[in-house]
Amino acid sequence: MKKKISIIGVPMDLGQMRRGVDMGPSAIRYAGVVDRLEQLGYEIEDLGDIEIGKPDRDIGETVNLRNLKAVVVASRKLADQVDLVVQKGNFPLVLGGDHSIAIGSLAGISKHYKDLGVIWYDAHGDLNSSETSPTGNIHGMPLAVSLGIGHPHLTFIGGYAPKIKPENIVIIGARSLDKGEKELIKDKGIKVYTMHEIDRLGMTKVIEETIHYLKNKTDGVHLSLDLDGLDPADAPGVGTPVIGGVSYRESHLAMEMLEESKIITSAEFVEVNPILDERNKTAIVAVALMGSLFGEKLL
Ligand code: EXY
Ligand code: MN
Ligand code: MN
Ligand code: MN
Repeated sequence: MKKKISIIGVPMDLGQMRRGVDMGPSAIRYAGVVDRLEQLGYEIEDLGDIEIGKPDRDIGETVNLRNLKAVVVASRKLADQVDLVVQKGNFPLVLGGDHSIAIGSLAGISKHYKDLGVIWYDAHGDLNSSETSPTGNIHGMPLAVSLGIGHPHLTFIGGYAPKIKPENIVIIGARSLDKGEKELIKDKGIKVYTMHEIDRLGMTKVIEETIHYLKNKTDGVHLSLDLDGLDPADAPGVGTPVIGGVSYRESHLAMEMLEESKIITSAEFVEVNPILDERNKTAIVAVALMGSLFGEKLL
């Protein structure tokens, strides 16, 4: 029997500065996510949206960590929800919202796995901390936070740190990495397929290698898919677009191969910003990729 899918919306826009990404979950629902997955034979429960507070009024001790308090509160709520979904035996499908929500997703999921793998599909590394971040935006930090690097209010959500191990991470699609992020990647030996490797090897080989790399050493794999991993031509509705990205077709193939491998145990689709989009294209692309990830076939 197919696992039941629990959808959680996270209308978070406090991890960065461009308004509109809080409407991402609505845009993805409007693009038909529930029908699309039901047609594949899944039972879906839509748990609605996590409540997001207001921007922090004082910065207090939180230098270079914009809206730390509000992000921490929302991340705790998301972690608790995701935790319950995994406890029930359902597949958590989280809809963003900016990428800071991965802090809560991973805090809720990773306590159920001894060796959680993470596929980070993104133009960025999201490996900054307040010391290295050029912006202070927490959406540029969630992968570092999950490795236990950063402010303890973030790294200890759920009461423990770290959530994941560097050798269980694969980043795919990177083409905009800050100096501190590059140093961290080298220092921790994190596996990264930048656009250079994707161009040279092709997506088929990249995903085959990713599956091979993660399959035997992990007991579950979380897919964190930032729509800005795709080229802005295919996914224009994102806050931090970077040219030269992965195409829709390559991404669709990646999702199909991950589905065939059966390694994915949870997923999130983030950074959909309908205000910056063209006729909801990015949300439609996100839903199409979810279709492929859950087994949609042409014939
Ligand atoms: N590296 C830049 C920063 O830390 O501000 C940009 C981060 C963008 C993060 C996006 C969501 O992936
Ligand atoms: Mn990201
Ligand atoms: Mn990104
Ligand atoms: Mn195909």
